Amino acid sequence: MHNMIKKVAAIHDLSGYGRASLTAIIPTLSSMGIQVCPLPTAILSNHTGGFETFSYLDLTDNMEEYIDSWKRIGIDFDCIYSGFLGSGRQIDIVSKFIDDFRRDSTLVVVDPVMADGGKLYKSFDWDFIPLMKKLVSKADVITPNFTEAAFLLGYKECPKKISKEQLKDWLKRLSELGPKTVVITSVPDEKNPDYTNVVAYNSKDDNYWKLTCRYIPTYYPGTGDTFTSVMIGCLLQDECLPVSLDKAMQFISQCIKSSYGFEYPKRNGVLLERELQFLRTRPLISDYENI
Ligand code: PXL
Repeated sequence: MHNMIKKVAAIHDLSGYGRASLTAIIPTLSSMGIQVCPLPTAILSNHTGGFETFSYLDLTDNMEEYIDSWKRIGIDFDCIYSGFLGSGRQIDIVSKFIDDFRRDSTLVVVDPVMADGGKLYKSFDWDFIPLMKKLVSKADVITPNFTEAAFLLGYKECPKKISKEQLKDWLKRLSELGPKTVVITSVPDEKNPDYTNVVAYNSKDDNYWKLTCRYIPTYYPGTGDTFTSVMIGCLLQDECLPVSLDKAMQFISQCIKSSYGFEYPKRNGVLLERELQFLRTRPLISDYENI
């Protein structure tokens, strides 16, 4: 009975405004019928992507006591999902959390949030990358964007273009860091700049996947969090990897298309609340290919 609803331990910050991190993850996974148990790393008044000011309460000192209470209660998680982490100490705490709470069937997903558009985010420096690599080595699935994938592989710059062969090599090398499944988002299309790709590799069956959609030249913070949440929701409902990625990609495209026509600051995020209803259904599968 207690297993009827799957549970995700979501290790992210809580940003009170702007639909990123927990305020995107909780509604997304809840709409898919999954219980989110947040382990907040920090509380911000709003996310940092495009607002001039924000308040920041670091919760690192509180996390161990919080986790100890969860241990005493004896909570069993179906998935552990970490994202934006602020320090090496938080990486160590999350790493220990994975060791303590992982069971054979637990899905461990690490989204190595650090960079985008060829650049590290403001609050990160290069010393953070080896620390994130250590956490990545514990994951079953990682979901870097194209820039994060390049930085995890040791490149200091992110190429503008990449061939299919190079991309397959990147996926394989990232999986050799530890995760069985590697998903890279926002990959520029080799042939057509009007398209963007999500690519993935599953080392268990040695399959490479590619999904393509139209590139919309805009940026809304938080869409990576929503993408990974939809993927997790699908995997926990026993969808296969490419169909999970297809649903996540379709959902994000839908959110961007329904927001893009309105004139409002992009920093407020996509109009998620209008679209959550579509997560309750299984959409027609659009397309994916084995590469
Ligand atoms: O969604 C990524 C994210 C998470 N947390 C904070 C952020 C951002 C992106 O801007 O600022 C605090």
